[in-house]
Order: sequence, then C-alpha cells, then structure tokens
Amino acid sequence: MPVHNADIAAVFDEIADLLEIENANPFRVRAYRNASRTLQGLGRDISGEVQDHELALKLPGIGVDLSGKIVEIVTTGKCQALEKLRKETAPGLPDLLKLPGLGPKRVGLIYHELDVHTPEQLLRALKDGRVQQLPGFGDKTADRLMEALETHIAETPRMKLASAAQYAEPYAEYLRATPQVGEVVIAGSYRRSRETVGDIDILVAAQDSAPVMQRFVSYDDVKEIQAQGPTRATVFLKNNLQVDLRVIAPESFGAALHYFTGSKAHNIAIRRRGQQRGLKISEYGVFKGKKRIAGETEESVFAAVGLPWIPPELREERGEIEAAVNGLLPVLVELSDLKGDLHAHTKATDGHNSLIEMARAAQQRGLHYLAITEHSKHLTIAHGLDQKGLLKQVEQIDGLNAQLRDFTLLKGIEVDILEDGSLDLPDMVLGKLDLVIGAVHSNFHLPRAKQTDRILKAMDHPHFTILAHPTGRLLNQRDPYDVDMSRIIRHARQRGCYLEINAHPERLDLLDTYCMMARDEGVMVSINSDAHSTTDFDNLKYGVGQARRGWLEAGNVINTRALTELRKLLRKTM
Ligand code: DGT
Ligand code: CA
Ligand code: CA
Repeated sequence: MPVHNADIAAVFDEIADLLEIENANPFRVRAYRNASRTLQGLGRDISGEVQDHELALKLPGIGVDLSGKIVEIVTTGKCQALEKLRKETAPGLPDLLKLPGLGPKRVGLIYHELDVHTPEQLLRALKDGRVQQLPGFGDKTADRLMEALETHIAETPRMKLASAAQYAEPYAEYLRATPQVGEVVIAGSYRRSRETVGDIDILVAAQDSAPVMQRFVSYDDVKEIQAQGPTRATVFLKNNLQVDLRVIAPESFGAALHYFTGSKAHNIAIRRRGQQRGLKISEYGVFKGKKRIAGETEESVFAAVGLPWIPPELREERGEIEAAVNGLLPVLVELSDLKGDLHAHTKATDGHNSLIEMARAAQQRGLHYLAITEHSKHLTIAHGLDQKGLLKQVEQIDGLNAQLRDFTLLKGIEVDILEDGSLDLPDMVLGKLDLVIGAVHSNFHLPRAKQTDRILKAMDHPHFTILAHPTGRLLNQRDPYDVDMSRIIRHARQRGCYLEINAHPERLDLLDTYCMMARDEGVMVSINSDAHSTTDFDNLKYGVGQARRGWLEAGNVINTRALTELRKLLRKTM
C-alpha cells in the first residue's frame, strides 16, 4: 500500500489532537499541525523520496524529529509515537472530537474536569448541566452539542441479524449446558427477526439463578461485565455486542418471554388491554389483585387478555392485536414451505461453485428447483455474461437437467436495468429463459420520478418476471434509492411481475413494510437466497423472517409452489 501525504498528515493531526487533549506544550502541538498542513499542500507524494532525509528537512517546518517520523510511517506503515499516545488516552475521546464545536481543548477540559470520555457520558453531563458550568461552554454550544449527540447515538450502527446470530446462538447453547436449567430463549428484536439488533436479550428459566449467573459472566467471549445482580446481568462481548441476561422462575417464564420479546409498543398495547379487564401485566405474570392468574407460558398471557398467541415477528403494534381479536392473524410462511430458490450465481460469474454443486446443495436442503441467474454484461466487476456466455450456460443447464433426478435447474438471468429502463440483454435472448430477474446496480442517485419510471419501464419488457432487491439498500452501508414503491407494486400487479425478498443478510430487501403493501395489493414475492456459494442457502431463513415480519403467508410467495404451478406463474399475463 503506497503511503500518501494525506495518510502522514492524518497521523500528525491525530498526534496533535491527542497532545492537545493532554495539555501538552503548545509549540509541540503546533509543530505537528504545521507539518500536516505542509504535507497536504505539497504537489507530489513525499513517500518516493524518503531516503532523502535532507529533502524532508528542506520542507518548511519539518525538522529532524518529524522527518524521522515521516520515514517511519512510509517504511513501516505505523507510528510508534501515535500508538503510545493512543494507549495513554481514554478510548472514547477521539469520537468526541468529531462532534461540532468540540476541539481538543474542550475535549481535554470535559475529560479532566468531569471525567467524561464517551458520547453517552457527555450527553448525561449536558443534561445534568455540568458541562455548562465549565469555562467557555455557553447554553448555545450546549444545545448544539446535545442535538448532535442525540443523532450520533441514534446512528451507532446496529448489528445485522445474521452477524448477531453468530454470537448469540453459541452463547445460548453454552447456557443450556448449565445444570438444572430450564428453557433458554433469545428474546428481544432478535426473536422478532428484526433485520438488525441493538443488543441481545437472553432469558433463562431456573429456580436457582446463581449458577446461571456465574456461568453467564464467565463466558470466554465476555470483555466487560457492565452490571451484575442476583437475577440480571449485562455484559459486552469482545466485538462490543451487548448481551442482557434475565433468569426467571419457571412460573413466570411466559410473562417474561412476552415482555422481553417486545416490541415495547406491542407490550404497551397488551398491557392496556389487560387494564381494561382489571388485570395487571408485568414481566412476572398477569395479576388480578395480588393473585397471579397467568404467566407460565406466553399462550397463557395472551389468553388472559382474550387473544390467541401472536407470532413474535408480528409484534410491532401494526394491527396484530386487531387481527388477533378478529381471528384474522395470517398463517405465516415458514422455511419448510419453500420448494425452490429463484436467484443464484455460479463460477460462470462471481459465484464460487459450479452448476452441479449448487444444484446438489439446494437439493440437499429439500428444495426441488433452483434458478441460475448470473449477472449480465453491464456489471463488469461481477464478470457479467453477454449473450454468448448466457446461451452457453443455457445449453449446460439443459444437459444437466437431463441427468438430475427430482430436481430442476431453471434458466434465468439477473439482468441489469440500465439508466433508461432498458435491459442489458436483447428480448430475443431473454425469451429463451424460464425467468428474468431485473436489478438496479448503477445510477443509484437518480431523482425519485426518474428512478421509479426506470423500473416501471423495465417491468414492461415482455420477459421481465422478478424485481431483484427492490430498494437497493445495504444495511449500515447504503441507503435505499429513492423510488415510489407503491407505484412499483401496483405496476407489478398490472404487468404480472413479482418482487424479490433478497435473503442476503446485508440486504433483506424487500423491507417488511413493503411486504405488507405488496400483500395488500395482491402482488406475490419470491424469497431468494442470491447464493454465491453452496453455504449461502443458509440465508433463506432470514428472508423468511423478513416475509413473516411483512405478514406474508405461503400463498403470497411464488417459490412455495410446486414447479408446474410456478411455471404457470412465471408466464407473463400482459
Ligand atoms: P433492540 O435491542 O434495540 O434491537 O430492540 P429490543 O426490542 O430488543 O429492545 P430492548 O433490548 O431494549 O428490550 C427488549 C424488550 O424489552 C423490548 O422489546 C420490550 C421490553 N422493554 C424494554 N423496555 C421496556 C419498557 O420500558 N416498557 C415495556 N413495556 N417494555 C419494555
Ligand atoms: Ca434487544
Ligand atoms: Ca436489551
């Protein structure tokens, strides 16, 4: 990796910041800042000339010490002095520097005077009025800071569901090995299959909480025990994931499970329903006066307020209670309902496995069909197929299908929707396929009307069948592009197209609320893995979770159909 002037300047700036926080000699601080400015203003990269110490020395403001550091950074990629300073500084302080109006001087002041070194602590100190008493902090500055902190804290990225699973599941499994332990359930947003989670909430049923508690805090991956009481604890894992534990007596387990599954809005609505019936509902049970009338199971809690059990994915206070009252709860789609997968890649483009390997892996998971949908040529980074490459694959698939038993590979393509709404391959070629998935992979920033029209126009193609990852968002990385999804959904119905729920943990796109919209408009979806390797079929369960959050039943999902039925659905009715 070549080292650019900007990299060296960034090191010097950070050193200057940290020194200033620590009230170092102002001349030293200024030397680093000046050197940083000089480097950034230099018309050429200095890294090619580091052998020439003299040269660095000739630059204004760079002496022997700093020129030595430049050589060190260029040759080793590191700077010992910075590493040492970082170790000596409280870890949250650099984050505070990014807030508006907080330079190193002020950060140093709040750190030394108030022992504040994280955004959370700073917000608390501002709310208590402690910061406002420091010299140089007016009410205006304080207000601006509070506002910035509130957004900053709200924007701390939440962990993707599939990543959280890698930590939460083994932890729960480890707790299950505690002697005398009853049920162990991961509750909270995780149980509701939210696409990201803020923290993990584990519930354990046990008469005696001490052994569970002991085991919980001694887990290998625990970095810090934040709080520990007789029946509850909070820890941080090495990756900073927060895990809350509650140990509950078996007779209260259902009430606690309901409470800690949430969502909060759903809980409040259920509690209100209880109040209307003269009942008090808490995490310990359902009470009439002092008498516990329910709480051992979740079913008993719902029954106490006259409701059937409601699946966790629906508990978002989006009409689930009304639906339950009226006997209109959906029978949600399950992973075992899926008969096939309609979006997968192979080695022919950016996948890792061959056609036959993908087919066998899908069949092993109980699927009966798999559509191969490579990228098209416009997506050069993925080695997208041109017409010739695609036709070659079509022949290979025909050959394989003649050999496969009880399994069918479908011929498809994930064709780029170009900026003007045309497709990246001619209709004549697309007509030879079983299905055509259209995808937006470029021009993400078109204005809303243009972006929407582009997609509507693509759907008008005679062979277009499924709109891939309809909003284009990548969790914690890329916002959805700006489109009018209700127009797209209505157009899909008119054109006989379907929308994909892309099950890749970074996408989970279609979003749950749009699944509800599609269902209301009578537009079916396809839950697809977008597999690039044989293990990616594991992700289908997250797509199913998203569909369930969107109230979808098996009947709303085209790939729950047997192949003959599916083929009828794929024939476009225009
Ligand atoms: P997260 O962690 O941000 O992804 O979302 P949750 O839903 O897991 O929230 P969390 O971990 O703060 O709390 C777990 C559940 O506990 C939450 O879904 C509902 C319940 N809960 C927490 N605080 C309250 C509260 O103040 N009132 C009520 N009724 N329930 C609460
Ligand atoms: Ca949680
Ligand atoms: Ca929690």
